[in-house]
Amino acid sequence: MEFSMPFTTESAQSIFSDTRIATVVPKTIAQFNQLKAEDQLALIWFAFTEMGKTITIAAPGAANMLFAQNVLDQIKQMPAAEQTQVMCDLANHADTPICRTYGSLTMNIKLGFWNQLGEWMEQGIVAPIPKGYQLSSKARSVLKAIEAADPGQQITILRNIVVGMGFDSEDLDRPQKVVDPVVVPTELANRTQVKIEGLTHSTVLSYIDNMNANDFEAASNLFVANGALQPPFQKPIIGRESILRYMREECMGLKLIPAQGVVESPEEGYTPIKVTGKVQTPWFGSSVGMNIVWRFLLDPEGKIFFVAIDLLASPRELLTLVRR
Ligand code: ECH
Repeated sequence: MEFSMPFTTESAQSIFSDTRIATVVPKTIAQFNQLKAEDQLALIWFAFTEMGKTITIAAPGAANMLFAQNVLDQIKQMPAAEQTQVMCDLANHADTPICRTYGSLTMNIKLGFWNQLGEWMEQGIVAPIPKGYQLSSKARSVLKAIEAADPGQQITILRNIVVGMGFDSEDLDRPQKVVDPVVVPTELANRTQVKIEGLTHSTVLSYIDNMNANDFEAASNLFVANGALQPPFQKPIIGRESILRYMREECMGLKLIPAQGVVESPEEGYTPIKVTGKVQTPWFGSSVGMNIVWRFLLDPEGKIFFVAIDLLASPRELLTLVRR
């Protein structure tokens, strides 16, 4: 008999393809990207201060911010007009030394960088958005779209905008991405064991428990060597090594709260499993629960061949587990 793989990473992406995801996120970001830099910065400022009323943001530890400290100090010393120029450059993806450094930072440090600038803008240390700044009508409609989205979608839009800023050089000699320090996983004795309604599959349960314990070695070892993890609105990350690197960089302190699951009958030994629930980011803690779905495809040995994480269009989608 000839050996054949029933699935590729690409074909695995379409399991449970009737799941409705939050298309408001890429749509709003595409509209945002059409705006001029001044409008972009003012819009985020308005959106952020608006959200600030209901959300308490926890900045990452000072140690992690060291990578951005030089640039932050540099900006602090500049005259106001230059500060504004730097912020516009970042929004415009200009090719400047500061935009290149910013481009090399990890997601959480980019967020911490802007969080710091935001505080300094409030304190008058960094040039604020001019008093009475009038958004263009296009910018006003983007702001309305953000305000209409649910909190999990709002913070996803803001994060993805921040992550996309700066200049990501494609040079071969570009400095390696700065890596966050490796975190110590939660001690075994202090770990929790998740329960998911309708699901007893040990791989999925271990995945959740290891992620919640920041045990990324163990979590990534649940994947087959060429397995893939696809974060919301991104291409799949392929290979156990790359998945481990990604987890160390982006998954520290996440709280995964799955609620319900469904297992479909295997296709040539490959089992599709859909789990819905919530995830919390350390940035906002329990004040923002993002409604998400995990679409797993396990191989015949029960290893993870593929998992996609998607942001759901609405809380209603949490309940639509079976194929329609
Ligand atoms: C100011 C004005 C000038 C311009 C700018 C400003 C500052 C903006 C700031 C924004 C800060 C935004 C933040 C957003 C944080 C968002 C976090 C999110 C996290 C989502 C995580 C998920 C995880 C899912 C996963 C699961 C897995 O099983 C596998 C891994 C993974 C105002 C100065 C710019 C400061 C802090 C959206 C969904 C469950 C895929 C990771």
